[in-house]
Amino acid sequence: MLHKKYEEELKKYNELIARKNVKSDFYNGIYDRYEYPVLTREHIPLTWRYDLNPETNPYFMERLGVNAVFNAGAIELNGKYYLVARIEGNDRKSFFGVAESDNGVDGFKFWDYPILLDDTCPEETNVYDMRLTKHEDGYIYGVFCSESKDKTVNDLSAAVAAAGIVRTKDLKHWERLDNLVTLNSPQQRNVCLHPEFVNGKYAFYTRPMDDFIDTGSGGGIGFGLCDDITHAVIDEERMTSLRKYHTITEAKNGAGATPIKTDKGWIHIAHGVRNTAAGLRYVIYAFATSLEDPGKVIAEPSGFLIAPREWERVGDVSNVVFTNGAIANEAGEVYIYYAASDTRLHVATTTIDKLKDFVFNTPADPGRSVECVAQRCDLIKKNLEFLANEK
Ligand code: M1P
Repeated sequence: MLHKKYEEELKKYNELIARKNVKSDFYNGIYDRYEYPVLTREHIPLTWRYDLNPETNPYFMERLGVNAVFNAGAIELNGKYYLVARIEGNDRKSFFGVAESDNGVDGFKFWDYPILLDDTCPEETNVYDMRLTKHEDGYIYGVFCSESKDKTVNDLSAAVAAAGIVRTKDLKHWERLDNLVTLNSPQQRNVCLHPEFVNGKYAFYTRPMDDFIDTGSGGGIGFGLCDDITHAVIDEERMTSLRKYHTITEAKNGAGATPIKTDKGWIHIAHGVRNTAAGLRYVIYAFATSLEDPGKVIAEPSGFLIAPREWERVGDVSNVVFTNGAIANEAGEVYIYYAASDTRLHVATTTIDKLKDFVFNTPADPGRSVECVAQRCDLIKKNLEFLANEK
């Protein structure tokens, strides 16, 4: 017999999945925000959390709770929208689950089981933040952070981050490949595979780091090529989008969604981090790289694209927005999946045309207050002249 509480909780779950999302009244002309997150811990099926048998669970207790659902890779297949979300159990271990929706803004429902990766790395403790790339070689690749304990130092919290790689054709059967090796960078996180071959090779956006938290000498988002994706080794990384003093990327940055191809260049939606008295603040920014050389930045608008607002600012790691997935569909609509404060996942919608306009026509950061004011005065002057002529 089913527990009465199960039926009550199932009703709540079904209502949550059926809830329609609506655009919020937020406006900046670049993208729309939505009232409700697309994934939260409440979206996790009851079968993943409870033992439904009243004989072994008479109080209908959560046995394997889920703490948060956030940073998701995203892909469109046959007209459906799929997210491979980071799911963090109450035990702090993250894992991946596929959630599916018909329209990309609501109705996301997890498949019956999370993804059980091949256990090929005995030292690996934690996995998270998968970027999905539909590669021209015919596979869908997932590149994620593979975290292990750093046994070389006498520090319980010390860890090492590397890039794990899996591939699939259907999001159901996943083949684990060797972790990425970068010969000149001791650690890697936020690695993303470019969708096309570059000079006949696989191309990765990397994020070299000296340490698990601090990027140290790592100057920003890197770019490197490798011959064999099944044993990926990058000999040399060069820099694309740089960390810069007194900007949104001063402390760190990292590749986000797989770049979107447009007629003017590859559009990247990444994250930037600055330090504050209240801790690190993560925002999302955009830049473009050249079609001929996807490692070369050709436009980088000033400031952020998305920053945490209102209740997005609060969560397990507050004042964070982070993205590792976006979908550009055939109609030119773009769905940017961004997590708020390492707790829940939201969507912002825009179009390729609007993103191109934002990236190529928003002025770059001139770097100093006096020059930023001059830039703003120039805009105001043009506007006042325009308004005067309109009268
Ligand atoms: O806690 C914020 C984010 O921190 C990390 O990003 P980065 O490597 O740039 O510091 C990631 O672990 C990410 O998962 C997390 O959202």
